[in-house]
Amino acid sequence: MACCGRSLDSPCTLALLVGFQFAFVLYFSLGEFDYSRPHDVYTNLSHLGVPPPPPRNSGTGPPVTGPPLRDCQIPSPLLVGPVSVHLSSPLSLEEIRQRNPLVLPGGRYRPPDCEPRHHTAIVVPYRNRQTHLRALLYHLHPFLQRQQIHYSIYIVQQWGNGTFNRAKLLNVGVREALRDEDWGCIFLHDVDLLPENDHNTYTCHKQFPTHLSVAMDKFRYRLPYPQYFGGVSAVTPDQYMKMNGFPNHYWGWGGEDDDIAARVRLSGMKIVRPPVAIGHYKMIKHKGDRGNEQNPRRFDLLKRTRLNWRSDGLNSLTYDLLSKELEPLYTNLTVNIGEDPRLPQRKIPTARKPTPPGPQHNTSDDGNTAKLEERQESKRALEANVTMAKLGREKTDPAQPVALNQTKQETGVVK
Ligand code: BGN
Repeated sequence: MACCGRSLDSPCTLALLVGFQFAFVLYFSLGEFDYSRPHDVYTNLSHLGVPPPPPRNSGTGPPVTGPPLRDCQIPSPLLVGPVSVHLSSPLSLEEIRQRNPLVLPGGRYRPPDCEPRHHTAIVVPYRNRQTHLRALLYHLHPFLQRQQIHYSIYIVQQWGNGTFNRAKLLNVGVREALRDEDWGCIFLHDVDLLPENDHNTYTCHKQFPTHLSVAMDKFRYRLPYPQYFGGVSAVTPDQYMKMNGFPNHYWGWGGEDDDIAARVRLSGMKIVRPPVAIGHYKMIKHKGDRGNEQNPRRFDLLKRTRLNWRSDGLNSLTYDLLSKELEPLYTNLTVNIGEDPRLPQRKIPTARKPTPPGPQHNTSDDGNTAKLEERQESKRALEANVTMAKLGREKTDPAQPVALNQTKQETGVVK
């Protein structure tokens, strides 16, 4: 830099400026995003198309249908990239509804002015997380509408106070969603994860299951371990069937997502992922849930996935759907999935009484507890990394000696 004088218009300074500009353009053309200047998540929502006017009808004869809509553009011209995420004090459900006037009962949306190329059901396992639910709905509705896809949000609420079972709730959600519509893609979505970049499209890869939440803030924006499949992932109905759905026997926290990842591999598929620069998510911090304590059996269960996956899953799923309600922003499924058979049995509901996602049960943020939880979470992920490596080695067949690295290489596969 010795050649550069202090004057702004010296040739050397100009050369430097041009150089910086070039580096900047290169940086963005390589698919990087500036997360330090996110857009409001409601940006461009007023640009959502209005449907073409209905054709005139003479009054006699059958009703006239208008010309077919043009296909929606890919990528959607409404995308903005990084969006800001509001983690605390979300609006009320009514306020969120008002901000999303095109969303129909059941949390359904279809672009009014073009034919969507993707049809996605978003399934969210749920219990007692009202604040998280509102944050998710506030964020996800405008995010998805900008992607110009046809979608619906299903909240699958576990009835009662028994131990939580995320994977079984996901099985129920997939089955119930497919009863409604021929969805081409099903998202398995944690209630406390908010996507930060709308280029992370909520669509499926044709051949392989997708893991979307590859860069979560709580894992410092990288995968906690190569086979991680938790948080947000997606399957087509065919892929789901091929892997016999998800396990039904994981009661409590942990391991079910690793089991699902193992099923993907055991059924001859692999996991694909968006680039890390796109798959950014923020997690809403919270205390541990009562009824979702760590599952001490998860290590043993995981050792048996290879033996059990064909008999435990979609083909052995039993549950009782207590209610299905089309709320303004989501479809609310309340379901009795039974109880962990190792626990003493409780009274099972007889009347089909709907329980709306009720008031939050003391899940308000408490800074210290949240920090402690976060530390424990990182510790668990570290342990899982080691355990998964061991299990991976046990399960790996000689033809595929590097199952762990395999997933790593797949990171960055764009759909
Ligand atoms: C791992 C859990 C996952 C969880 C991630 C991230 C297990 C099984 C151990 C072999 N896996 O520790 O379920 O999603 O952490 O929190 O506990």
